[in-house]
Amino acid sequence: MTPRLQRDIFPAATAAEAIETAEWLEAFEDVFRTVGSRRCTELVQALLTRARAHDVNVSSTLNTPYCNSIPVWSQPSYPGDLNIERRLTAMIRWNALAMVVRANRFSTELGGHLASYASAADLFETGFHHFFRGSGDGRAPAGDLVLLQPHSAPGVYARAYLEGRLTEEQLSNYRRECGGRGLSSYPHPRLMPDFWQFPTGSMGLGAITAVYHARFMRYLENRGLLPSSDRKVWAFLGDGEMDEPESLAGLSVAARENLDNLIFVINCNLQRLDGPVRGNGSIVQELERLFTGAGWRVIKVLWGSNWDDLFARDRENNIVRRLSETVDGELQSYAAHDAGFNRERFFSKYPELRELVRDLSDADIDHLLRGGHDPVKIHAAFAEAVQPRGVPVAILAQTKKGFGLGRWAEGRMSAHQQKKLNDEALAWFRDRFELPLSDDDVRRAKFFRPAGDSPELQYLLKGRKQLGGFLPQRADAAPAISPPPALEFGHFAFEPEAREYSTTVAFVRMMANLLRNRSCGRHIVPIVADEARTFGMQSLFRQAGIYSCCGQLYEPEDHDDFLWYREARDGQILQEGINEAGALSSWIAAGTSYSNHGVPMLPAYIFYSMFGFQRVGDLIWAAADSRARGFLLGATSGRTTLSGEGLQHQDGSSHLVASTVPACRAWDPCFAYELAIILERGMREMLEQQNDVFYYITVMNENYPQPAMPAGAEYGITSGMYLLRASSKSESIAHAQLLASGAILREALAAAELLEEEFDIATQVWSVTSFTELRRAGMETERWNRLHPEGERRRCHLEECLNSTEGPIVAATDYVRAVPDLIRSWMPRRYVTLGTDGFGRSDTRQGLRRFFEVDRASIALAALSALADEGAIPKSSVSNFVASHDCSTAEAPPWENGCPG
Ligand SMILES: Cc1ncc(C[n+]2csc(CCOP(=O)(O)OP(=O)(O)O)c2C)c(N)n1
Repeated sequence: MTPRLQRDIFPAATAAEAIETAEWLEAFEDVFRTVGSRRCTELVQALLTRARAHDVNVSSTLNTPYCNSIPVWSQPSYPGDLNIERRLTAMIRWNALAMVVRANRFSTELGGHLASYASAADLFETGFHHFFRGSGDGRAPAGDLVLLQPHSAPGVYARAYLEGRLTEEQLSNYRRECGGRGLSSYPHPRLMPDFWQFPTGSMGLGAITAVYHARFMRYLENRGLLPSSDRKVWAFLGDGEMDEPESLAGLSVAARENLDNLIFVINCNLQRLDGPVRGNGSIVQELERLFTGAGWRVIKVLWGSNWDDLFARDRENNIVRRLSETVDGELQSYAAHDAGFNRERFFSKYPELRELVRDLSDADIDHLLRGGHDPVKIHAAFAEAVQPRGVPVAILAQTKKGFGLGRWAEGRMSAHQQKKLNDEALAWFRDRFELPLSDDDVRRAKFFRPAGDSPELQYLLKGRKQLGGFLPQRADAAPAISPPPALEFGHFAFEPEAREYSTTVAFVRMMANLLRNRSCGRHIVPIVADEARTFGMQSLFRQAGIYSCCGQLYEPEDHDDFLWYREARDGQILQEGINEAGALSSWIAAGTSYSNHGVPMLPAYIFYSMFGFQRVGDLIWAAADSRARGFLLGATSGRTTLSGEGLQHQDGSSHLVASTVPACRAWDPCFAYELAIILERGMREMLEQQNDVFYYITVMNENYPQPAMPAGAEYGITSGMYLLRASSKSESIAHAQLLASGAILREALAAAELLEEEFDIATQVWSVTSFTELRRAGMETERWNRLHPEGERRRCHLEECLNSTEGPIVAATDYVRAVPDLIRSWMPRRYVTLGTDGFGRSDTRQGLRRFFEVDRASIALAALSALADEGAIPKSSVSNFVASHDCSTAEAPPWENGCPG
């Protein structure tokens, strides 16, 4: 029998055209029967080529009709007990709903969502009963990675409650986490580290990170770090969510890398928060075109089993014809209204269609299911999707938003915001899903859990056991790795060389050494977004190889060179192209490998620092939520250090943003030895102690002499500051303390010389490796002192360093003033900060440092001015300095808004 979907789908305008279409199709059928599909492909290709030559619009070839992709005749039989599963889903639906309703009875501040899970329940449950594989007996995680739609979290909690993994108390504390026994609003591994694996609450990030998790799984396999397997990455996404750029950003990567371990399930309830996703169009058809065009296999699950008979009887394809002219705004209304409305508005458009449903009662029409609510159809799609066919799969499942919530939310425009239901609505829901609840239970929104030995719970638990255990469940049992000491991988940084070099070069040399290290080398994942040559990393191409799922199919142009461009299946470097979001997603996949795969990996992603926190800040936040570990290297950093590149390239704020991410340890070293010590500490913290933190380190492209480390500086380097230059003066007219980090530290050293030589001011210079670490320690100490008023007063590291010094304190960095201002609270005396506020611009380093007033003269001037205010030096000395050093006296600061005057 000819599958329905391959028959004519475009209704002919005239009888003659209908005959013509029939003849063409008949001829095609004939070829198919006698010669086979190969010849059919050739013919269709030839037709397409000819059509394009004549500029005939053939774009619709990326679309199939608005029907299920899997014909009835090829559906597998359902492996489960549909009745028990229906009852279980009803209980889970109820508990999810009760959780939100109760939270909002407690306080309307708590919020929550009913309609999203109501639409997703059958999709999730079919997966939990039959597909999602757990990690087995707790050995290395070996299950599927399942990313779940965030606003459906109550349903996931409700299932875990039936499984006995969450208590009634926890459900009662949904969205009340401060007491310690609550449940987080959305999936947050940071807040529920034993439960959630993947943060998906920021729409779009689930999609892109899922792609790179699937890709990283292949990377680990190809590098021999993980056995080959058929594990899958499932990402459940909203159709509204697909409008996020990040949702679509990974599609071509997934197809290019043949990720047939990746399945997107898109819950097409046709609505988002405010209204329909594509009221005037069709989101399903649009997504089908997008995914098909990107090289994915698309499986549409649009109609439930009780439509099968209608489609089978509809020999003239009137349903398809009617659907092809129906926009989503109308489909939403059909979801929200009863059979009478549907009969009149949808089925009565054509007499043939009206005839088709003549024998259906109103109840029959009311019960016509959308595909995403029919476990049989969902199962068929999932079963097809898990077959490895060399390409990723997108399942477009049509559902109703607020399914089962009746006139209170089903298909209603305001469904997303519905959080409260009155007693009548709750009772209606109870009856709709035939729940064994008394009126009193309903009024109290009582959670329901059947007896432990009930067939339902037995079935549920047995199902999960067979599939390898519960999900979601986050593991944290990877082996620890001891990193080498800084003196080993960064030995050169401690032995001053004659030549000048930058901290970026230092990093690359250390990375090359680390990659060779026997204990941790294999676990390092260098990541670049098409800037390796910018950072002088091309030497690593040959040494470590660039990962490519298909090896290297060409002889590289530079194959004769010593450092040729080497791609390999077991390559170690992830070269992401100009794709910071992709690179960060890879970094997350690698940085959470310890948890997702039991294989600790240490990603080091190096990028233009301006294109990090600023460009992909939300992914960095998600990484922190994910408990990712690794290094982020903000290279060519600083507003005056990158010099020529200008406004969109020069970063003056990444350290400020970094200070707002609790799991981020941010560092701005100036010298190679500082970098080595920080890298060692980072590796120790992340690989050996296995703390869920990550390090952000800025490195510069400015070459300068790299001195030897002052004795005993390690502690200060890792605590945030240390004394770099003590004054040689035994007698002086005054004292000053200069604090600086990164590129500006050398300006502070020069300023100290100037102050001592020209003004006889004893000046000490402190290298601040991390303003944020100093602030963190300051805040902790301050809190402790507040809570222990009678105990011995503690001092933070900053106070330890500065309290016994003399003179005003001046701090300067290559970042906005707010960065050194982070530590103002703990300053013992007058504190003056300098920074690079304003827009970047192109010039020489010297020109820029003068312009932003962070050069040696500006730092010295700040110290002199503070000393004059204190009466330590005459004010005329300051005036003379301004004149003799040609300092700007413009009315408005030159960096404000526009151009210098
Ligand atoms: C980046 C981001 N923007 C906005 C939101 C707020 N938000 C949460 S859910 C939602 C609508 C989701 O619609 P859809 O993806 O279609 O999922 P549905 O709930 O309809 O299944 C919005 C706008 C968010 N969580 N993340």
